[in-house]
Amino acid sequence: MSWERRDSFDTLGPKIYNRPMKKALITGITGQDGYFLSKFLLEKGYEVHGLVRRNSQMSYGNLQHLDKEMFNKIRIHWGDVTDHAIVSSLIKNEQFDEVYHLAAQSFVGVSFSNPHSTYDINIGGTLNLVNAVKEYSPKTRFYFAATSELYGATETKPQNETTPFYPRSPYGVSKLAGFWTTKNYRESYNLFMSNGILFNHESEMRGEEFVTKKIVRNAVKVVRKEIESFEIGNLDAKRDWGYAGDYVVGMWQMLQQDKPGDYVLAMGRNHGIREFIEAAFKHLGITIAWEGQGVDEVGKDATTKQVLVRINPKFFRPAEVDELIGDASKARTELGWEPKVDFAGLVKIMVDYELARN
Ligand code: NAP
Ligand code: G4F
Repeated sequence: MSWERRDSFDTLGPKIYNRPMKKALITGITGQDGYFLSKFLLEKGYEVHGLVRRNSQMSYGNLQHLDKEMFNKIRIHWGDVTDHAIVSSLIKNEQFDEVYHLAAQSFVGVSFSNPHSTYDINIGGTLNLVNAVKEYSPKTRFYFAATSELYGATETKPQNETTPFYPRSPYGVSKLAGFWTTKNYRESYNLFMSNGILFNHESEMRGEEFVTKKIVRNAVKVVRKEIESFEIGNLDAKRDWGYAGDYVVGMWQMLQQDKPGDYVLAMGRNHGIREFIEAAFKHLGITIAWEGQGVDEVGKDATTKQVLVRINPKFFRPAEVDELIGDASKARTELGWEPKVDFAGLVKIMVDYELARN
């Protein structure tokens, strides 16, 4: 192991002297958060390893957007989190300082149509990881990607670490099992295992089926006259949206504490789907006017009266999470977590990226 002096990591963490270069594993490294977390850890001088499941294209997902030098530093291990043998040998052989377990079937909508694979990956995969840490590398610090979907239909507002859970989808239920598995291993075996209860966080790297990316991509296509309009599901839902680049900092901070714990990361403000649509189009110079009721509601260009947004019930979910709004006071106080990008900033980043893309 190499020893190097690093006088100051950055302004977020404590100054660390004469510490060895840390070694971290990120599962789900090809996803949105994997992109930001690997960049963040590499910039801190970590040795970053990623577990990547094979696909027919041998594609590295969002990692392809890292600059080449960074990308080449990442040590890729091919494997699926549901493969107990792969996970165990990786954890045993590498003795990571930190494991960030981000891999998941993360799309709520798909969890209704594919509940089995959602459970296999999100519950079975998590059990493989925590059990391997317990058996083969108990000094490893472990982060589990829990979610505000745990709160689901709760009536408490805003939601914090003491709010009762009420998941509303197979995804939410699977993550609840992951949350409790992580907490139970922590308490039973005295392991450093923390849950990050993260509210929605988005970015230019967001998967295309999630509502923010879908809106931004289609709004840009409308402006470019590639399409006339696009379809959306439930307009009434509200989410507490932040920027993924800010949220991965909180994940890392959770693993730098003296003790493990569970932390909410959220902006503390929520916005409706209509508001996101309005904001995206506003950034493109179009004002949206809403007309009609229920499934007949449409979003029109207020100037030209052209219909730009329609509702298609095929995007409705069997059970919906109507409103989420988080209270991240604990993370702000104990971790010193301070997100920098607000709602307007997030929309701007996403729209500008899409405009520059094609
Ligand atoms: P994402 O973009 O959907 O990424 C999911 C990652 O998991 C991808 O790298 C995916 O690989 C990988 N994966 C899926 N199944 C796997 C398997 N069986 N074996 C190995 N890898 C597998 O999700 P994200 O937005 O970055 O979120 C990261 C984590 O945080 C997820 O656990 C998510 O549930 C949770 N979370 C997200 C949010 C949010 O708002 N973004 C909020 C709360 C919690 P492929 O590239 O091969 O598909
Ligand atoms: O963007 P979404 O698909 O995200 P959702 O369901 O909130 O889940 C995301 O955030 C969770 C944290 O709370 C994560 F744990 C999870 O992994 C994921 O990252 O949908 C947001 C809202 C929903 O209420 C949905 O019904 O937007 C509504 N919506 C309306 N029309 C739509 C659409 N969602 C999608 N994906 N597509 C639509 O056309």
